[in-house]
Amino acid sequence: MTPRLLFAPFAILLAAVSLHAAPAPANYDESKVPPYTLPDPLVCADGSAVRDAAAWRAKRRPELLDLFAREVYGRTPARRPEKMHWAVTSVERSALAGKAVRKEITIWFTDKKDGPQMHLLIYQPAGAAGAHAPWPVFLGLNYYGNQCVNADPGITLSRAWMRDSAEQKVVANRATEATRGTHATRWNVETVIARGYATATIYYGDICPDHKDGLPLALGAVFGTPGAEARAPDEWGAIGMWAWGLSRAMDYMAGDGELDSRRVAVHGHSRLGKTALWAAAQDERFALAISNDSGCGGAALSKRIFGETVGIINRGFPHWFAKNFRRYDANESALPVDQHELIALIAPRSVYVASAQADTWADPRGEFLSLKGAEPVYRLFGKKGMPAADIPAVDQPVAGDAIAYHVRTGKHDIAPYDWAQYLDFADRQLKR
Ligand code: GTR
Repeated sequence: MTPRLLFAPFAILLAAVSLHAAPAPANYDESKVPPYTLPDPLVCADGSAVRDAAAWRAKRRPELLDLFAREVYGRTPARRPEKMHWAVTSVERSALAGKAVRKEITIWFTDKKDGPQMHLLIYQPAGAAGAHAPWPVFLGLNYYGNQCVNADPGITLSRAWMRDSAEQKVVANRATEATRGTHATRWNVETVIARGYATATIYYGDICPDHKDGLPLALGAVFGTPGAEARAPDEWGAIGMWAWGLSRAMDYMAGDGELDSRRVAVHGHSRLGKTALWAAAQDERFALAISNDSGCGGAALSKRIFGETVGIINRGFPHWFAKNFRRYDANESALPVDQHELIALIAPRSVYVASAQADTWADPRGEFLSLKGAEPVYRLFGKKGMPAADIPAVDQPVAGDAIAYHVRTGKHDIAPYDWAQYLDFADRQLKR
């Protein structure tokens, strides 16, 4: 046998291994998007058609929720930990130059005060003796600790682990004083308060540290979640845990007489936009969901091969989704659901999806098409959908009676332009 022949099988094996290891690079060419078929949200697994809102609620909605839990995000535990409890740890009635009330709440996941816990920061308008309370609320997770949302020196500095970032002044995986207000433009606290809303946030790492070994830590330690690889195929991942945290913040807010838990907009950017959608799909107490540049595994269709794909995201972030989701790496056509059905799970409640023109990785068109795909479900509830058949021009928001979309000029980020649209939409959807 010649050496060449001897090595041939190894070469094939190596090629196969590397094929498996490296997902195909992202496609950015519209003409190269392979044809795809979306599952019909109004056809049940047994082939029967959904003709009205009652059948949607009784049969198809639970079926889809179960599919997303099993195949995409992993299952959310049915019960919250028995010993979970909270306390208001600080209240400042004259924060932000007297314009706001600032509250901090610690939510402990167990009875151990030094055990897993998350910190909820709330600003609400100072208002004239609470004349307009209870306030509608914007609730979202933040990336670098509560102190990143505003330079207010009164915000308790996060002590949790966080991803290192020279730009964000995170040193040795910990927040420094210099992290105060680094994401202020992403939160626009003063503007949101001035418009008559409360704004509430939690550092997402309090719930699950965002790294591949983070799942058994923090909340995972309470539920006994194994590592990303050791999990059962349908066990939850980080996105499921972060969404769980949003629902627990809602639990607190429902008991705070100054906040109106029936008028809460849950919002998020990028991976936290994926999280906001999954939270709103599961928890019907959220009245409005806002997805800012959430992309793959968020608002963007998975079966439309453009930008980030299922294979790319599972490889980059093995802890975000259920292990089952990996079955669809380079195999999206086999997915029993697609993301338009995640949006549909929010119906008839309001949803706003926003993209950025330069953020092709998140596939703006795929995000728009996903909203369009949800419209038949909204129609069951008498909602009209969006007055646009195709993706609108940049900076031209389209808003229907429950669904809205825009693609903004610029990059992957949350810009004041995005907030201006969210506030206008919320004024129409949430204000009495
Ligand atoms: C990227 C990821 C996107 C998005 C983004 C983010 O690396 O591929 O899906 O989630 O991170 O969250 O900033």
